[in-house]
Amino acid sequence: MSPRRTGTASPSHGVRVIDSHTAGEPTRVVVSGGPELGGGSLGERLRRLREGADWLRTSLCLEPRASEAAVGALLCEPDDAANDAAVIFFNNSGYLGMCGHGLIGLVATLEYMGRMTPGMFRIETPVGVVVATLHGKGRVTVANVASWRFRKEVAVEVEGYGQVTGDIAWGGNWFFLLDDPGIGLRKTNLERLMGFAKAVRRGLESAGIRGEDGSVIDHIEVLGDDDGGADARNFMLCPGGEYDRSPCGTGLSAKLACLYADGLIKEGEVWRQAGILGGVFEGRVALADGKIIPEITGEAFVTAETQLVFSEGDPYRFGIR
Ligand code: PYC
Repeated sequence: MSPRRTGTASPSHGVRVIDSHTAGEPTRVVVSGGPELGGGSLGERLRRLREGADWLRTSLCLEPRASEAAVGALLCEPDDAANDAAVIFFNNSGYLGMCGHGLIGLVATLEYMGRMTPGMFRIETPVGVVVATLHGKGRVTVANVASWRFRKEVAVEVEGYGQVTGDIAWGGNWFFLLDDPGIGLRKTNLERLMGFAKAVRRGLESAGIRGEDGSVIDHIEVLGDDDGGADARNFMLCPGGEYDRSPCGTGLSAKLACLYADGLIKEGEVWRQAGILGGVFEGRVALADGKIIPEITGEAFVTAETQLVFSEGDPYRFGIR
């Protein structure tokens, strides 16, 4: 598989994207016409994208072209020739370190385009290299970046709920994982779940509780039992204030790191976690040099091929910002 270079195009040249969803959560992969970011580390190219071509993110992820759930993926050349591709993920509020559902969507998209056949692929992300195994028909396993629990049972004051406790873990993004306070992890309770998770995030922010590297904990994972037979179900609040329709691959990675730290799962054992819509990802822990490498399996379906048009005079051609 060889990633095609993104173009030198300015927005007026248009951009081609392929849309997919992974357990209901959308991914839009830029397949041509994206900005030329030059060479260098993916971190450096991410900086150039953020500072010089943020129009791509806003055009792809904001209304009127997108829903708040859309995650964009810019496929790039790898920095290291030992890798097959590189990708930068973004959403309605900014840029993501890694994105599990997005990686599955990216690989399913490349399969749809005939640019990947079943096999293993090393893909650079801004937070490290992940290994994707394409099984075929959009089914993909992602061996994620090393994940770990940073702090256990952290108490936080949550407006309307009092003190709650949860764990802080890294799964390619920072997560605060806590139990459902009794709301019920059902789609019909989305508004209350959203209100609770947002209050948790405000509580973390006002108490100055952050990830190990000082980053904001921008994903809140509320966990409970699944009535569909999975080992757990989650509601996930994402950074831009939307909820993840899928079980969230990086969130499942953070959960696996906590389970392993508590001795509740062994290397190779399967943990099935459902998202709020009921879609399930399968997770396993593998160990490499003593580090936890979560393996997440799910499937994605391609839904559209689109040519973006940036009409002269359209005040919202780069999204409603
Ligand atoms: O699947 O890792 C994920 C993810 C992060 C944000 C939305 N989905």
